[in-house]
Amino acid sequence: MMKKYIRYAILGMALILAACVPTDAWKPVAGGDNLTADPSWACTGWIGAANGVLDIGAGNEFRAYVNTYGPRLQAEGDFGVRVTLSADAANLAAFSLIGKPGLGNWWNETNKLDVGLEEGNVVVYFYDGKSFMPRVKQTFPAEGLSGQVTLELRRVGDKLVVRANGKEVGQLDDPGILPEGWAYFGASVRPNNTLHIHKLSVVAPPDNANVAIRTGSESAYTPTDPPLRDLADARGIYIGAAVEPQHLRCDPVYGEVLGREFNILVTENAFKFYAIHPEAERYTFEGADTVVAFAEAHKMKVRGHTLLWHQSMPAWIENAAFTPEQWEQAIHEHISTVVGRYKGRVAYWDVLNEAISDSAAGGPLRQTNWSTGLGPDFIDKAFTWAHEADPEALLFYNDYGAEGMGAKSDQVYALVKGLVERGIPIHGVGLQMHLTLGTAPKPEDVQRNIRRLGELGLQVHITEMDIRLPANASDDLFTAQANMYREYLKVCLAETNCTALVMWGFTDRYSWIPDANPGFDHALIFDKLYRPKPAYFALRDALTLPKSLGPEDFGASCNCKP
Ligand code: 9MR
Repeated sequence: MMKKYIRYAILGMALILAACVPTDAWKPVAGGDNLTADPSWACTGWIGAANGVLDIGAGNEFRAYVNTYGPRLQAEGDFGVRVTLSADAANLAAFSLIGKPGLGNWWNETNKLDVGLEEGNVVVYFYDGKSFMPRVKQTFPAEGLSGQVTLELRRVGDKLVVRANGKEVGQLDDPGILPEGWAYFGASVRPNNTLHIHKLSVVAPPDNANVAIRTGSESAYTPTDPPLRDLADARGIYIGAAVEPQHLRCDPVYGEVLGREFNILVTENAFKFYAIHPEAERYTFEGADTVVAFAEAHKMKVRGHTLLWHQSMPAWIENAAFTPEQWEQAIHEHISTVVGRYKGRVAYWDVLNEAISDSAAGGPLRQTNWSTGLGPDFIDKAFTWAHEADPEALLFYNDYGAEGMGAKSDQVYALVKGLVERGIPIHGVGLQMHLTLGTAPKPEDVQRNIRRLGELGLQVHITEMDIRLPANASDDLFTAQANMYREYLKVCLAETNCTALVMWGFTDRYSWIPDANPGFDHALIFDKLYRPKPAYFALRDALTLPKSLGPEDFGASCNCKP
């Protein structure tokens, strides 16, 4: 009898214990329980976010989305990502962890893990950045999964454990999914499918405190006083940066630094033909409107870049087989519509970008179907149409590799001199200044070039300045870069017709350089966390130094040397 009571008592205690010990002790980490609620998912406009559910549609192309503005996973040791998802179709719909964002083509240098549903299975793909083919592909049959499924990826030691609706479905070796200890979240969705993410959490076992959420717009920005724009105002010069509307919408620190530091901005891409006029009958002004409204709210001037360029054209222009009359009609309408819409709001236009050919054999001007279509006087026409649409706007010709003295800058000089002599409304020349430390023009040559353009009655803007460094640059290269920024600004300050220095961005976080020039980086004056670099302080120096005086300031009789 007694034995029986003891047995019941033991059984009872065991049941009580079982009820108290959690079946799954992995819990969401601080701030990691509901990551779908982060506003970054919706801010680019590509992802629907209603009632806490993210809708990531692929349209008719494979979509590999990386939320670079959003929260990031940071982890040492064991961690898990728990995602409740559903999909509209049976082809791949996966959440992604991107341990290293890609450059150029989506797979280049991308370290990406996809975990999702495909044809009734749970699938895992791992890409290592060397090929568009996955390095690892695992398929785990998962019977009876339908509707909303909670998939969980756990890293346990050197294994990845995949669970579906709370049950393990398989394991694989960790191929190195967090090469730098952190990852962005994203999604991979095959064409004509939509992935719905109902919940996204980061979890950790109770004994691992090294799992955390880092915020997307992470920054180490602390304002410096006075900002560059105040110093520039005092010197009567504009200092500015190229801007992307999407960063304005998605990264609050970006707008804060931009508005505080600069008194002019240029649109990096939003005014380009493909961006603003993608189809013959359709204009898309949203991006340009965002940038112009930002400038107005912050009392900044705007450079509109660019009305005509042989790159970044929409297919309907690139492939058009128009008669000369149709070309004239199309280009005239484009220029009138774009300049007219921003009349009085865009102070400066790059009417024509990079029209001088780099090939000696090709003659001084590039041949494009639209330059041929419009005829030899297409440049005169473009400037005249822009002037008609906004007679107050100042109109520029903009080019690269023509900053100092040399064959190309002679060609630019000849081109704009011709325009001036024919009475075509041109007011300035843009010197782009995409430089490397080794191939920069001599500051005194840039000064001579600016001066000769001034003698034609033209303003000069430095329009796209950046000085790229090797990605692994040492401190001395940052100093050399700073010295170059200082010298060119001094040159611009020394010539009265040089009225603006504009950089191609301001933070290395979003520069075009690493994408287009693999192995290079660090080209701008703020680093990726918005910390001012030596180049920033060099610009301050140039703006605060007294104007440097040359012999011509003292007349021939001056014996200036001590
Ligand atoms: O920085 C721009 C990059 O984001 C675009 O993909 C590219 C093509 O439109 O253009 C880049 O900007 C160029 C500018 O418009 C003209 N001068 C050279 C710039 C760098 O390529």
